[in-house]
Amino acid sequence: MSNHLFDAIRAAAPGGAPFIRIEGGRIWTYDDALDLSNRIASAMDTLGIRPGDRVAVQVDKSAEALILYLACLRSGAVYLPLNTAYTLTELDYFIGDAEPRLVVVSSAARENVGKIAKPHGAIVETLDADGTGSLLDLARDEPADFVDASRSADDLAAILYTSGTTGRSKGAMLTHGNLLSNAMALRDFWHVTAQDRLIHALPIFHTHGLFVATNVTLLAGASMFLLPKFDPDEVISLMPRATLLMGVPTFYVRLLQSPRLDRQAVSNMRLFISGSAPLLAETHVGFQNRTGHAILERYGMTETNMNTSNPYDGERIAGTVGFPLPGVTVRVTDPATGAVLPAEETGMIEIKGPNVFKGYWRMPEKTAAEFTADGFFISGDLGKIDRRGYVHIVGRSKDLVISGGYNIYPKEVEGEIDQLEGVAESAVIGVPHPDFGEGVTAIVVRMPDAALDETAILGALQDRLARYKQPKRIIFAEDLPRNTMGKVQKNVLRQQYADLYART
Ligand code: MLC
Ligand code: AMP
Repeated sequence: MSNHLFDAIRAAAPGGAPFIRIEGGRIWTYDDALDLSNRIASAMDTLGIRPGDRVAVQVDKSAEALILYLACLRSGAVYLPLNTAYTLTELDYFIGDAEPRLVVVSSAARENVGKIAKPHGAIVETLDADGTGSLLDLARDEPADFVDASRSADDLAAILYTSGTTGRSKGAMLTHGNLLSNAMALRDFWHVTAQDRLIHALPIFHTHGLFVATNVTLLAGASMFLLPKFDPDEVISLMPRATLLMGVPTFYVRLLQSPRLDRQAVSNMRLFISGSAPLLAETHVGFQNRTGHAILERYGMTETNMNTSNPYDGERIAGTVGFPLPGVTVRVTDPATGAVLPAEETGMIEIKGPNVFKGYWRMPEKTAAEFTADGFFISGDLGKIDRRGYVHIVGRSKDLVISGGYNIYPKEVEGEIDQLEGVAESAVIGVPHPDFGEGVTAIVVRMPDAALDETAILGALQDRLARYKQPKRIIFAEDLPRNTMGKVQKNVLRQQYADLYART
C-alpha cells in the first residue's frame, strides 16, 4: 500500500532533526511530527473518519495544526482548511457545501460551530493555539500504530475554497499528485535543502503558507521557525538564525519600514520569496538597495499551486513573475478567439501541468467552463510572455481584489451591501493601498432620503463578512458610471478613487 504524498514526506524526513521551532518553546523533530500525526490519524479512525471524508479545520496556527494536516494525509482524509477570520455565516456555507465528517475548531468556537455542524452530521473536536484540545486528548490515548491509508496520485489531499466571481465560493480539489509534484519542483528550483531554516509567518489555511511553505520544507527535510503571525520585528530578529523567508508583498513593504532592516540583519539569509499578489517594482528595488537581495517573485493560484518563478541563479526581474516551472506549460491566448498569442502580446494566461487541480467540488459545469478544450486552465489573469521567456502579469479579467495577499470577490461584498435597507446599489473595487497593495472600497448609491452612513454600513457587515473583506472606506455617490450596455464601469471608478489611500 502506498500513500502518494505522505510516503514522499516520510522518505525525506531526517529523523531526529528539527522540523518546527517555536521561539521560546518546543522544537518538534521530524520523529515527533511522525509520531503525533500517526496518533491523530488513529484518533480520527476511531471517530469513524474514512479515506475521502472531508475534515474541515478552522484553528489558530500551531505546530499541532500543521501536524493535523499530516494526519489527514495519512488517514486519506481530505483536508479543508478555513480562514480563521471567517464568520459563522461564512462557515455555515462551507460546512453545508463540503459536508465534512469532522470539523476541528478552537474550544471557544465549539458551541456555536457545533450548532452549524450538527444538522450536517459532522462531529466537532477542538484544537487551540497552545496545542491542547479534545482532538489531541483523543490522540494521546491512541497507540502509534496507524497504518497509512492507501492513496494514489489522483486521490484528493485537500479542498481549498476560493470565492466565486459569480455565485458562492468554489472548493478547489487538489490531489496528492498536484501537491507532491509542485513541492518537488519548487524545492529543486529554489535549491531548498536540509540546511535551510524558513521563517514561516504566513497563515496556514492558504496555498502559500500550507503547501508552498510547509510541503517544500518537509520535502527538503529543512526546518521552520513557526510564528503565529507576521510581525516585522520578530522576523528581523530571527534572520541571523534563518536562511529563507516566504511572504506576500505586504511583508516586504512592512519590513522596509523598519530601520532595523539592513545588510547586517540579512547576512545569514539565502533567499527572500514573494507571491500571492503583485510586488511593486519600487518594493523590489527598495529591498535590493537596502539588503543586497533581489526578492524572488513567483506566481501561483489556489487552483494551480505555483506556475512560474523568477530564477534562482539568473536575473530576477522586478515586475515579472519569471519562467514556467519545470513540467508546467504557460501560454497566453486571445480572450476573444482563444488563439495562442506570440511573445510580447497581452492576453489570457492559461496553464497546464501536473500542478493543476482536479476541478471544483461538486461543480462540474463551473470546472468545465474554466478549462479550454485542450485542457488548459483559464487563470483569469491577463499577461504576456516577453522575448526572454519571462511572464508578466498585467491585470485581471476576473473581478477580484487582492488585499495583503487575501482575495476578495467584489460580488460577495456588493451582495451584502445591496441587501441593506436604504441602499439602491453598490460597486466594490480595489484601489492602490500603500500597505495592503489594494484597499477594498465600496461606492454606494443610497435610496432617496435614506439616512445611511459609513458607520451604519460597516456595522452591518461586521458579522456577515470576514474582517479583511470589509471595505476600508465607503464612498457615497449619486449614481454609478455605466457603459452603453448598462454595465458598471469599474475601471472609471478605480481611476476616480486611485488616490484615496495615497500616502500622506
Ligand atoms: C488583516 N486585515 C486586513 C488584512 N489582514 N485587511 C485587508 N487585507 C488584509 N490582508 C485587517 C485586520 O483584521 C485589521 O482590522 C486591520 O486589517 C489591520 O490589521 P493588521 O494588524 O495590520 O494586519 P495583520 O494581522 O498584520 O495582517 C496583515 C498581513 C496578513 C498582510 C500580515 O493579512 C497576512 O498574513 N496575509 C497573507 C495572506 C496569504 O497568506 N495569502 C496567500 C493566499 S494563497 P481591524 O480594523 O480590526 O484592526 C495565494 C496563491 C499564491 O494567493 O500565489 O500564493
Ligand atoms: P488565490 O485564488 O488566492 O490563489 O489567488 C490567486 C491569484 O493571485 C492569481 O490568479 C493572481 O491574480 C494573484 N497572484 C498570485 N501571485 C501573484 C504575483 N506574483 N503577481 C501578481 N499576482 C499574483
